[in-house]
Amino acid sequence: MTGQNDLERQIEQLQRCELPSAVEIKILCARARDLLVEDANVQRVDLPVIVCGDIHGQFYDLKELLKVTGRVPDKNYLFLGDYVDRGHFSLETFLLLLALKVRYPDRIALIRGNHECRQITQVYGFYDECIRKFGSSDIWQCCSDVFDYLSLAAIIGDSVFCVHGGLSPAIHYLDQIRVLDRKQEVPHDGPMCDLLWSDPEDQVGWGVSPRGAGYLFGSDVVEIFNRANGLDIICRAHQLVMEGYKWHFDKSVLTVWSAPNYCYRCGNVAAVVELDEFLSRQFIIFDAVSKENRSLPVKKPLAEYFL
Ligand SMILES: [Mn+2]
Repeated sequence: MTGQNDLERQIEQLQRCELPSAVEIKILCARARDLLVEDANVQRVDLPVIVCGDIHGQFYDLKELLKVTGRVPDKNYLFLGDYVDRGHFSLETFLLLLALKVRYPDRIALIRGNHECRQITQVYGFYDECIRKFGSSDIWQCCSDVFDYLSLAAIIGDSVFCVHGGLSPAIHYLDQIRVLDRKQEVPHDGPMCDLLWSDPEDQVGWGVSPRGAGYLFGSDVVEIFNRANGLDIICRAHQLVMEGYKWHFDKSVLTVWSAPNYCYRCGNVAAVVELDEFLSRQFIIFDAVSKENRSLPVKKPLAEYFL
Protein backbone atom coordinates (compact mmCIF):
# COMPACT_ATOMS: atom_id res chain seq x y z
CA MET A 1 0.00 0.00 0.00
CA THR A 2 1.32 3.40 -0.95
CA GLY A 3 1.20 5.95 1.83
CA GLN A 4 0.61 9.68 1.79
CA ASN A 5 4.36 10.38 1.68
CA ASP A 6 4.75 8.33 -1.48
CA LEU A 7 1.84 10.19 -2.99
CA GLU A 8 3.37 13.57 -2.09
CA ARG A 9 6.63 12.46 -3.66
CA GLN A 10 4.87 11.28 -6.81
CA ILE A 11 3.03 14.59 -7.12
CA GLU A 12 6.34 16.46 -6.87
CA GLN A 13 7.86 14.12 -9.40
CA LEU A 14 4.95 14.52 -11.81
CA GLN A 15 5.08 18.29 -11.41
CA ARG A 16 8.62 18.07 -12.81
CA CYS A 17 7.16 16.07 -15.73
CA GLU A 18 8.81 12.88 -14.47
CA LEU A 19 6.91 9.62 -14.37
CA PRO A 20 6.65 7.34 -11.33
CA SER A 21 7.56 3.67 -11.86
CA ALA A 22 5.11 1.31 -13.57
CA VAL A 23 4.34 -0.34 -10.23
CA GLU A 24 3.64 3.02 -8.60
CA ILE A 25 1.38 4.05 -11.47
CA LYS A 26 -0.61 0.83 -11.14
CA ILE A 27 -1.10 1.44 -7.43
CA LEU A 28 -2.10 5.06 -8.08
CA CYS A 29 -4.64 3.93 -10.70
CA ALA A 30 -6.10 1.35 -8.31
CA ARG A 31 -6.47 3.98 -5.57
CA ALA A 32 -8.06 6.38 -8.06
CA ARG A 33 -10.56 3.75 -9.19
CA ASP A 34 -11.59 3.07 -5.58
CA LEU A 35 -12.24 6.76 -5.18
CA LEU A 36 -13.90 7.51 -8.53
CA VAL A 37 -16.31 4.57 -8.23
CA GLU A 38 -17.98 6.49 -5.40
CA ASP A 39 -18.66 9.56 -7.58
CA ALA A 40 -22.18 10.00 -8.91
CA ASN A 41 -22.66 10.19 -12.68
CA VAL A 42 -23.61 13.83 -12.11
CA GLN A 43 -21.16 15.00 -9.45
CA ARG A 44 -22.02 17.83 -7.11
CA VAL A 45 -19.29 20.44 -7.09
CA ASP A 46 -19.12 23.15 -4.45
CA LEU A 47 -18.42 26.83 -4.98
CA PRO A 48 -16.03 28.55 -5.42
CA VAL A 49 -14.55 26.53 -8.28
CA ILE A 50 -12.37 26.98 -11.35
CA VAL A 51 -13.76 25.17 -14.39
CA CYS A 52 -11.22 24.02 -16.99
CA GLY A 53 -11.71 22.67 -20.51
CA ASP A 54 -9.62 20.40 -22.72
CA ILE A 55 -5.92 19.93 -21.82
CA HIS A 56 -4.90 17.27 -24.37
CA GLY A 57 -1.55 16.26 -22.96
CA GLN A 58 -0.14 19.79 -22.96
CA PHE A 59 1.53 19.25 -19.60
CA TYR A 60 3.51 22.48 -19.44
CA ASP A 61 0.39 24.46 -20.27
CA LEU A 62 -1.48 22.66 -17.47
CA LYS A 63 1.31 23.73 -15.13
CA GLU A 64 0.91 27.28 -16.42
CA LEU A 65 -2.86 27.04 -15.81
CA LEU A 66 -2.23 26.03 -12.18
CA LYS A 67 0.40 28.75 -11.81
CA VAL A 68 -1.94 31.44 -13.13
CA THR A 69 -5.09 30.34 -11.27
CA GLY A 70 -3.76 28.86 -8.02
CA ARG A 71 -2.50 25.61 -6.59
CA VAL A 72 -4.48 22.55 -5.61
CA PRO A 73 -5.53 22.48 -2.71
CA ASP A 74 -5.66 26.30 -2.37
CA LYS A 75 -8.32 26.41 -5.08
CA ASN A 76 -11.08 24.02 -6.14
CA TYR A 77 -11.05 22.67 -9.67
CA LEU A 78 -13.40 20.97 -12.06
CA PHE A 79 -11.82 19.57 -15.24
CA LEU A 80 -14.18 18.80 -18.10
CA GLY A 81 -12.23 15.96 -19.72
CA ASP A 82 -9.93 15.38 -22.69
CA TYR A 83 -6.79 15.10 -20.58
CA VAL A 84 -5.02 12.90 -23.11
CA ASP A 85 -4.14 12.69 -26.85
CA ARG A 86 -2.63 15.23 -29.26
CA GLY A 87 -0.02 16.73 -26.88
CA HIS A 88 3.31 15.10 -26.02
CA PHE A 89 2.66 14.52 -22.32
CA SER A 90 -0.71 12.82 -21.98
CA LEU A 91 0.58 10.39 -19.37
CA GLU A 92 2.18 13.05 -17.16
CA THR A 93 -0.90 15.27 -17.53
CA PHE A 94 -3.43 12.59 -16.63
CA LEU A 95 -1.36 11.11 -13.81
CA LEU A 96 -0.70 14.50 -12.22
CA LEU A 97 -4.43 15.25 -12.20
CA LEU A 98 -5.15 11.75 -10.91
CA ALA A 99 -2.55 11.99 -8.15
CA LEU A 100 -3.99 15.36 -7.09
CA LYS A 101 -7.46 13.79 -7.10
CA VAL A 102 -6.30 10.95 -4.82
CA ARG A 103 -4.42 13.35 -2.53
CA TYR A 104 -7.13 16.06 -2.40
CA PRO A 105 -10.41 14.34 -3.37
CA ASP A 106 -12.57 17.27 -2.28
CA ARG A 107 -10.51 19.85 -4.13
CA ILE A 108 -10.51 18.49 -7.65
CA ALA A 109 -13.26 16.92 -9.73
CA LEU A 110 -12.56 15.13 -13.00
CA ILE A 111 -15.20 14.19 -15.55
CA ARG A 112 -14.80 12.15 -18.71
CA GLY A 113 -14.13 13.51 -22.18
CA ASN A 114 -14.58 11.71 -25.48
CA HIS A 115 -10.81 11.08 -25.62
CA GLU A 116 -10.86 9.10 -22.36
CA CYS A 117 -11.69 6.06 -24.42
CA ARG A 118 -9.68 3.05 -25.64
CA GLN A 119 -10.63 3.40 -29.26
CA ILE A 120 -9.85 7.11 -29.54
CA THR A 121 -6.54 6.98 -27.63
CA GLN A 122 -5.28 4.30 -30.00
CA VAL A 123 -5.64 6.75 -32.87
CA TYR A 124 -4.75 10.14 -31.37
CA GLY A 125 -1.54 9.51 -29.46
CA PHE A 126 -2.01 8.34 -25.88
CA TYR A 127 -1.59 4.65 -26.66
CA ASP A 128 1.61 5.26 -28.64
CA GLU A 129 2.94 7.52 -25.91
CA CYS A 130 2.46 4.77 -23.30
CA ILE A 131 4.22 2.24 -25.51
CA ARG A 132 7.06 4.70 -26.12
CA LYS A 133 7.49 5.53 -22.44
CA PHE A 134 6.96 2.05 -20.93
CA GLY A 135 7.60 -0.41 -23.72
CA SER A 136 4.25 -2.18 -23.29
CA SER A 137 0.53 -1.44 -23.26
CA ASP A 138 0.19 -2.16 -19.51
CA ILE A 139 0.06 1.44 -18.39
CA TRP A 140 -2.33 2.41 -21.18
CA GLN A 141 -4.65 -0.42 -20.10
CA CYS A 142 -4.39 0.63 -16.50
CA CYS A 143 -5.26 4.27 -17.33
CA SER A 144 -8.07 3.17 -19.64
CA ASP A 145 -9.58 1.21 -16.74
CA VAL A 146 -9.55 4.45 -14.73
CA PHE A 147 -11.27 6.29 -17.59
CA ASP A 148 -14.21 3.90 -17.24
CA TYR A 149 -14.80 5.19 -13.71
CA LEU A 150 -14.73 8.93 -14.47
CA SER A 151 -18.11 10.51 -13.97
CA LEU A 152 -20.09 11.93 -16.85
CA ALA A 153 -21.13 15.36 -15.68
CA ALA A 154 -21.17 17.77 -12.78
CA ILE A 155 -23.54 20.30 -11.32
CA ILE A 156 -22.38 23.47 -9.63
CA GLY A 157 -24.64 25.35 -7.24
CA ASP A 158 -27.77 23.63 -8.65
CA SER A 159 -27.79 25.88 -11.73
CA VAL A 160 -24.65 25.23 -13.80
CA PHE A 161 -24.60 21.89 -15.60
CA CYS A 162 -21.12 20.81 -16.71
CA VAL A 163 -20.36 18.16 -19.28
CA HIS A 164 -17.62 17.55 -21.84
CA GLY A 165 -19.66 17.73 -25.06
CA GLY A 166 -23.32 18.57 -24.65
CA LEU A 167 -26.87 17.29 -24.66
CA SER A 168 -28.49 14.08 -25.89
CA PRO A 169 -31.91 13.58 -27.51
CA ALA A 170 -32.30 10.62 -25.10
CA ILE A 171 -31.84 12.80 -22.01
CA HIS A 172 -34.56 15.17 -20.86
CA TYR A 173 -33.82 15.16 -17.14
CA LEU A 174 -30.62 15.01 -15.11
CA ASP A 175 -32.07 11.97 -13.33
CA GLN A 176 -31.79 10.06 -16.61
CA ILE A 177 -28.02 10.64 -16.51
CA ARG A 178 -27.89 9.61 -12.86
CA VAL A 179 -29.19 6.10 -13.65
CA LEU A 180 -26.83 5.32 -16.57
CA ASP A 181 -24.28 2.54 -16.08
CA ARG A 182 -21.17 4.58 -16.87
CA LYS A 183 -18.51 2.03 -15.90
CA GLN A 184 -17.69 0.93 -19.39
CA GLU A 185 -15.94 1.98 -22.59
CA VAL A 186 -17.66 4.99 -24.21
CA PRO A 187 -20.34 3.47 -26.46
CA HIS A 188 -20.61 4.42 -30.16
CA ASP A 189 -24.05 5.93 -29.68
CA GLY A 190 -26.69 6.50 -27.04
CA PRO A 191 -26.92 8.98 -24.16
CA MET A 192 -23.47 8.40 -22.63
CA CYS A 193 -21.82 8.87 -26.01
CA ASP A 194 -23.85 12.02 -26.76
CA LEU A 195 -22.92 13.74 -23.48
CA LEU A 196 -19.25 13.36 -24.40
CA TRP A 197 -19.50 14.16 -28.11
CA SER A 198 -22.29 16.66 -28.89
CA ASP A 199 -21.87 20.34 -29.88
CA PRO A 200 -24.14 23.41 -29.81
CA GLU A 201 -25.01 24.76 -33.26
CA ASP A 202 -27.04 27.69 -34.60
CA GLN A 203 -30.04 25.69 -35.77
CA VAL A 204 -33.43 24.50 -34.60
CA GLY A 205 -33.68 21.14 -32.84
CA TRP A 206 -31.23 18.30 -33.35
CA GLY A 207 -28.79 17.79 -36.20
CA VAL A 208 -26.31 15.21 -37.44
CA SER A 209 -22.81 15.81 -36.06
CA PRO A 210 -19.95 15.99 -38.57
CA ARG A 211 -17.85 14.22 -35.89
CA GLY A 212 -19.69 10.96 -36.57
CA ALA A 213 -20.75 10.66 -32.91
CA GLY A 214 -23.09 12.72 -30.73
CA TYR A 215 -25.45 15.38 -32.11
CA LEU A 216 -25.65 19.06 -32.89
CA PHE A 217 -28.20 20.81 -30.67
CA GLY A 218 -29.91 24.17 -31.14
CA SER A 219 -30.91 26.95 -28.74
CA ASP A 220 -34.47 25.64 -28.45
CA VAL A 221 -33.14 22.29 -27.18
CA VAL A 222 -31.08 24.09 -24.54
CA GLU A 223 -34.01 26.27 -23.49
CA ILE A 224 -36.24 23.25 -22.90
CA PHE A 225 -33.50 21.28 -21.10
CA ASN A 226 -32.49 24.16 -18.85
CA ARG A 227 -36.09 24.95 -17.93
CA ALA A 228 -36.93 21.30 -17.20
CA ASN A 229 -33.91 20.99 -14.91
CA GLY A 230 -33.85 24.39 -13.26
CA LEU A 231 -30.53 25.30 -14.90
CA ASP A 232 -29.14 28.66 -15.99
CA ILE A 233 -26.04 27.58 -17.88
CA ILE A 234 -24.58 24.54 -19.59
CA CYS A 235 -20.79 24.73 -19.30
CA ARG A 236 -18.87 22.46 -21.67
CA ALA A 237 -15.54 22.10 -23.47
CA HIS A 238 -14.79 19.91 -26.52
CA GLN A 239 -14.44 22.63 -29.17
CA LEU A 240 -11.39 24.79 -29.84
CA VAL A 241 -12.19 28.48 -29.47
CA MET A 242 -9.47 30.94 -30.41
CA GLU A 243 -10.40 33.31 -27.55
CA GLY A 244 -10.38 30.49 -24.96
CA TYR A 245 -14.08 30.73 -24.21
CA LYS A 246 -17.29 31.39 -26.10
CA TRP A 247 -20.92 32.04 -25.22
CA HIS A 248 -23.71 30.51 -27.25
CA PHE A 249 -27.48 31.06 -27.32
CA ASP A 250 -27.86 34.24 -25.29
CA LYS A 251 -25.42 33.04 -22.61
CA SER A 252 -27.18 29.75 -21.92
CA VAL A 253 -24.22 27.65 -23.12
CA LEU A 254 -20.55 28.34 -22.44
CA THR A 255 -17.59 26.66 -24.13
CA VAL A 256 -14.32 26.68 -22.18
CA TRP A 257 -11.08 25.64 -23.86
CA SER A 258 -7.88 25.27 -21.80
CA ALA A 259 -5.23 24.08 -24.28
CA PRO A 260 -3.37 27.20 -25.50
CA ASN A 261 -1.76 27.03 -28.95
CA TYR A 262 -3.57 23.71 -29.38
CA CYS A 263 -1.39 20.97 -30.88
CA TYR A 264 1.48 23.49 -30.59
CA ARG A 265 0.28 25.25 -33.74
CA CYS A 266 -3.28 26.64 -33.55
CA GLY A 267 -2.26 30.04 -32.14
CA ASN A 268 -5.26 30.22 -29.74
CA VAL A 269 -5.25 31.46 -26.17
CA ALA A 270 -6.75 29.30 -23.41
CA ALA A 271 -9.28 30.11 -20.71
CA VAL A 272 -10.76 28.85 -17.49
CA VAL A 273 -13.78 30.27 -15.73
CA GLU A 274 -13.70 30.96 -12.02
CA LEU A 275 -17.07 30.89 -10.25
CA ASP A 276 -17.14 32.54 -6.84
CA GLU A 277 -19.44 31.59 -3.97
CA PHE A 278 -22.22 33.74 -5.50
CA LEU A 279 -21.75 32.19 -8.96
CA SER A 280 -20.22 35.39 -10.36
CA ARG A 281 -17.96 34.55 -13.26
CA GLN A 282 -14.44 35.61 -13.98
CA PHE A 283 -12.64 34.42 -17.06
CA ILE A 284 -8.91 33.86 -16.79
CA ILE A 285 -7.05 33.83 -20.09
CA PHE A 286 -3.59 32.36 -20.47
CA ASP A 287 -1.13 31.76 -23.26
CA ALA A 288 1.02 28.76 -24.16
CA VAL A 289 4.41 28.42 -22.50
CA SER A 290 7.28 28.97 -24.91
CA LYS A 291 8.89 26.06 -26.67
CA GLU A 292 12.08 26.51 -24.62
CA ASN A 293 10.06 26.01 -21.44
CA ARG A 294 8.48 22.73 -22.43
CA SER A 295 11.58 20.70 -23.15
CA LEU A 296 11.32 16.94 -23.18
CA PRO A 297 11.44 15.27 -19.77
CA VAL A 298 14.75 13.83 -18.64
CA LYS A 299 15.08 10.50 -20.38
CA LYS A 300 15.49 7.67 -17.90
CA PRO A 301 16.72 4.29 -18.98
CA LEU A 302 13.66 2.21 -19.85
CA ALA A 303 14.50 -0.39 -17.20
CA GLU A 304 14.11 2.17 -14.44
CA TYR A 305 10.39 2.41 -15.11
CA PHE A 306 9.92 -1.27 -14.49
CA LEU A 307 11.29 -1.19 -10.97
MN1 LIG B 1 -13.50 16.48 -26.84
